[in-house]
Amino acid sequence: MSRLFLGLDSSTQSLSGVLIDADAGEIVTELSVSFDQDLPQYDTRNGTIPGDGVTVHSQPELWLDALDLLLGRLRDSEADLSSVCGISGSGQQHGSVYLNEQGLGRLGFLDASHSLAENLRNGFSRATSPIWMDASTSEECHEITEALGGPSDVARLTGSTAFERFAGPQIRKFYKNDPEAYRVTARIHLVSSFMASVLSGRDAAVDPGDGAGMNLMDIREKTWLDAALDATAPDLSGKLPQIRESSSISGPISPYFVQKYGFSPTCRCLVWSGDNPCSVIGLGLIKTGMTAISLGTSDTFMGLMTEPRVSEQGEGHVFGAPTGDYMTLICFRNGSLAREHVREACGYSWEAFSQALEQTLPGNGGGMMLPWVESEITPHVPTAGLRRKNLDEQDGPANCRAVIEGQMMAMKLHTAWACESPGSIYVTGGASVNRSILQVMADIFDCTVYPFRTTNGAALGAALRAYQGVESMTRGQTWRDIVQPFAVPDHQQAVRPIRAHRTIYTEHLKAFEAYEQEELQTGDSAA
Ligand code: XUL
Repeated sequence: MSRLFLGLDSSTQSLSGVLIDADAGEIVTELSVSFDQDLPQYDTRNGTIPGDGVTVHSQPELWLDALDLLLGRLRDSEADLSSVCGISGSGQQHGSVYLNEQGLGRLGFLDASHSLAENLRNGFSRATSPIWMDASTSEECHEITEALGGPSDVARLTGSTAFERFAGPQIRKFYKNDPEAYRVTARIHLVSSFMASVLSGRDAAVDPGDGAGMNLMDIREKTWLDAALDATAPDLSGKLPQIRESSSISGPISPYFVQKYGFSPTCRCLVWSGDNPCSVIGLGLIKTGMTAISLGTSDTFMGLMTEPRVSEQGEGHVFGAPTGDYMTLICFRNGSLAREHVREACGYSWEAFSQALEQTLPGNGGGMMLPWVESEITPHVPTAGLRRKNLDEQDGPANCRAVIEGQMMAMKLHTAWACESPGSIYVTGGASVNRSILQVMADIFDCTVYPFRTTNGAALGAALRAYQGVESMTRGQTWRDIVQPFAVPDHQQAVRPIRAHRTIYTEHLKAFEAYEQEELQTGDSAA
């Protein structure tokens, strides 16, 4: 009988599942549920509650309904869920879920004759969950930073300076705005540990990968940092889950899923992690020095490292990696949403967008764009607004090139502290299927870019983590043995840098850096 492992990815806009066959070394099925399209009753826009773009929340019940829907679809497909030996998952990072006593208590008694959302009705002390796109906690970041001795201390202690989207500042804001609701909160989970708790029907732990995205964890010890907890909100330690290594087993699957979807009662649930730590595994980044870029809702740059090292400018983060090492993560919020914004403004299909990239020249005749359609995380830009220089708004093809060049040049500039010049880049995420975009990436980074066959790197990484967690107990396989058959870059689809473009981009990058600096200093000159 095949040994199957399931990886789930609860991301901003969708829930995806990747089912792998460990013995055959292949992906059996990949399925996805889109929040906006498949669950229209929640009326989300790109998976979030419509709002002012600064406070950005989503509903935990939406994630629960998506889980029921996805597992129902898997059960109705050819997939044999009774052969699944282990499940793990990946959650959009930083989002937090607030359970009251009732919600926490219900986890152990999920009733299969109702939906998950019905089971947990009235179980939340905060009706909605702030997610990683939220930028509303600058004041709280400042307060936490002051209490911990300044930005470099916060970074040294927790792996990152205080960031608006991190769970700690979000918890502080909740405590300040609604102290009574904070008081009755029994447990504050991350999206990852919340979903893991539901699957295992018990309070699951946070792993050091996702825990590092809270400004609450001691990055070296991988334990809660008392000083950070005190700086955030009173009595916080009793409200947080445990921190456990990401290979830990949280428990057998809850009977709810056995009865409803046909899982075996012996199926084990592992601790979940964040989407970026999971992508590291899904992309086979198991050796230090390897780098990858994920082109998703946000674009992220990732690399593995042995010791936590932070940037002097306070850019980027250090998280725990599922291998037990560390990883760097540098997040650019204006990823696919900015690409789509420009494409739609031009009235182009994706095909026309690619053609526009093909028919325009590298360096774009000096035309540049800072694609800050939303406030930006890297570099820190609180005031949203797309900026253009030497660029006619009406020139569709030049705008398409400008958005992609702007994204890639920003990535090159702001990741140099972590990796000056990568030898190669593994690339994943929705936009990684677009070779015209990858050519710009290869030219600007001046290295070969390897796309992956699956664009579900995070869900695959979660499935591989499940496999590793369950198998390492009995078989002593290394990470290399585990990732090798699955996490293979597509060498045939490799995109190599074009020599002749090197000098053009060396110059263009300097001009771009100066332009970015100018705009960062003048602040709100949004076009
Ligand atoms: C990482 C970050 C995003 C989310 C999106 O710090 O904020 O990549 O994890 O899923």
